[in-house]
Amino acid sequence: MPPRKTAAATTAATPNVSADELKRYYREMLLIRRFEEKAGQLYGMGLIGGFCHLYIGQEAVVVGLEAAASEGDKRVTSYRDHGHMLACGMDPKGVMAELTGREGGYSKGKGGSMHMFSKEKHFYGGHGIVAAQVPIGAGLAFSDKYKGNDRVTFTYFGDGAANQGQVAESYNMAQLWDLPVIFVIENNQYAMGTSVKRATKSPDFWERGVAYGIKGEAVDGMDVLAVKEAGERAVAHCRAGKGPYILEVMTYRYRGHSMSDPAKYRTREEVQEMREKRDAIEHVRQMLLTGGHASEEDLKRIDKEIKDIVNEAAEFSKESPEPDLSELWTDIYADAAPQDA
Ligand SMILES: Cc1ncc(C[n+]2csc(CCOP(=O)(O)OP(=O)(O)O)c2C)c(N)n1
Ligand SMILES: [Mg+2]
Repeated sequence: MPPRKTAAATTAATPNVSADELKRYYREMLLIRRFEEKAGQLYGMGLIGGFCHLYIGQEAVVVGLEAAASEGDKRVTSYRDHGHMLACGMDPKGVMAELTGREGGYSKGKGGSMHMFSKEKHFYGGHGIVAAQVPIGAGLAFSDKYKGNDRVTFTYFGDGAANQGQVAESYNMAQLWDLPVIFVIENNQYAMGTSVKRATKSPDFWERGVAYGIKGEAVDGMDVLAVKEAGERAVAHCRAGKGPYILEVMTYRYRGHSMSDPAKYRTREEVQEMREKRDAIEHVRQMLLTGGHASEEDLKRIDKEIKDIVNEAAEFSKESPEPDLSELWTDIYADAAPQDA
């Protein structure tokens, strides 16, 4: 099933970006893909334990939206979070070492795949409870509104999460208080093994905002430029003090829900068709080549650079030691409430 196109789903008609920007998006999407492939391998080798949800197929969503963000903007997401961390500039070594449970990881090896944070990059997790991050995102936006700055919070969640009650409550409060929050619904068509069609009779998730007076739109999430453009509209709306905005980004995940997924809920042909016809990275690759912005050689060079970064991260994640036993007793409670977050 290709991503559902609604009447309002936007695509980027005339790409308005420089060749350098396009190359940057290519690099960033490729970094996520190669990183996730490597994480899948390390998982298979038994070096990563516990839950591990890969982002392969959805790369254009977070890369497009990060291209619309500015320094100081915040982001919070679910357990499918490695791509979000890489896209906002977190160190691949620290992310991979967290996956392998090592000291050099972002949570000193004590959090794992779903529990990483970076104050420096304004990344607020990594949440394993479906939709739990949505009211947190509204709260982060509340803090910015309270402080009177013009920051925006990107709050990512899935199509399954969109059916949760706390999402409706967050919409209501966010609109009531004009909070600068972008609710990003990453509609990858499935919640674990449940397709959207089996979960709801009102599948246009962004339209639910209408009930609260929240503006929104659906966008083609396999087109990084369309995502960026829609992201810019959403950011402008929030920064102008007009309250929240909903972006429903139509995307697709190629791999299983997590590393243990019998994949009985969709056919191999469906996945294959998306990979072959709608792949977001291939789309940008073709734009670069046909537009004469990059040669095959240039792209090979980028591929090699990315491969080296990912291999280095994997090496680091194997060499970094396991956390000391004494770490069991640290980072349990905050010493003091942070004042400058
Ligand atoms: C409150 C809660 N219920 C159930 C689960 C188990 N669970 C984990 S992911 C998931 C599906 C969520 O799907 P979606 O929101 O579409 O996100 P996606 O995995 O597609 O990114 C479920 C039911 C959970 N983690 N938390
Ligand atoms: Mg989903």
